[in-house]
Amino acid sequence: MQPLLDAILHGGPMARRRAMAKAITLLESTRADHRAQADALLTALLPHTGKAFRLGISGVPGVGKSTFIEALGLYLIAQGHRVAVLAIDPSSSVSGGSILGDKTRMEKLSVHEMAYIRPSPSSGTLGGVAEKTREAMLVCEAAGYDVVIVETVGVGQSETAVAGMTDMFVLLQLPNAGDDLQAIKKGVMELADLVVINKADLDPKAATRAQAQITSSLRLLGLHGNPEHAHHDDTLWHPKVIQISALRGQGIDTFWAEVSEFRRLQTANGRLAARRQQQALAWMWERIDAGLKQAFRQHPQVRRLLPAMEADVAQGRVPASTAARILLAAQFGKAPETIE
Ligand SMILES: Nc1nc2c(ncn2[C@@H]2O[C@H](COP(=O)(O)OP(=O)(O)OP(=O)(O)O)[C@@H](O)[C@H]2O)c(=O)[nH]1
Ligand SMILES: [Mg+2]
Repeated sequence: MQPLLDAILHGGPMARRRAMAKAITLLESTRADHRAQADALLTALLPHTGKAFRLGISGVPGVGKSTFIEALGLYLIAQGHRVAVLAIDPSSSVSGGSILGDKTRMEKLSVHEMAYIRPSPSSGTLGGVAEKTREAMLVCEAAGYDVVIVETVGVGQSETAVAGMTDMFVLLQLPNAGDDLQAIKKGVMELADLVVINKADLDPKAATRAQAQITSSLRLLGLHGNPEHAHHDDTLWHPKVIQISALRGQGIDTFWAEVSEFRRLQTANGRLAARRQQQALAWMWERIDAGLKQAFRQHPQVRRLLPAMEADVAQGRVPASTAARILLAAQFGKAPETIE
């Protein structure tokens, strides 16, 4: 374990990247002995994490995420940053993982020694995939990557998962997005700290229209959703909309200026730290919930009772709350009436 740790923390570019890949593979393993090693490794790495800026990026297939991340990554490397790119793609066990094919779209970034690109873990549930990605993020940070990008295509609840593990959540949109604001997935707009209209080169007029429309809908969301936004307050960040062309590399500097301003404000007003604390606690509870549920389903007594109980509840023979109490009591070996 020590050599792996040393290579991640102090290795040269090649050794470091190899050690990172090895560590992340260990984290993704489902073997119990691997999990014990992975937990020890993460705990040892933890003091070296937290210094990176964590950037979440989402947008529908084809909006230009890979093209954008390639342009942004190279721009940041030119400024002396080290860039890691991770992905959450809950469907990747089926599709084989789009970011792999993406390496061809991130042609220069993927081979750059100051970059590290890792496809989405391909295991089952979104919660499980998100957990692995959070842990991989810590490995990248300990290895000295100071910008960590987490991308998702936004299947199911994956935007929420990405927003829940990053400092800033960016939503990429097409120039025609403003024409049908209803089509933008409900709830996702609320998560966005910054909306980026890509492919502005294709239709500059539409992009400008979309920028105005989304700006006003964000303002409305702010007024209704967050009372603080009702008053203009210079110490708070107000979600913005910008236009870029990832393909032509236009607007990348503007984008990074907005990110830097966001980071400055959120650091000064304490929200960056507060967001991370909330995220860490929410992650712990999310994993406890998932772990308890799994243990519950595997309990022999529960397994014996469950099929009949489910049928009884579905058919209206037993109240759902009574069934839950009976099953919980079975797991804890108690009488049902002692369960709250
Ligand atoms: N004209 C124009 N085309 C772009 C721009 N950005 C990306 N594209 C093109 O749009 C297509 C899709 O881009 P990708 O970067 O692969 O999009 P993606 O969001 O990563 O797509 P998935 O990985 O499938 O989710 C490619 O053909 C790009 O060349 C842009 O700013 N302008
Ligand atoms: Mg892509």
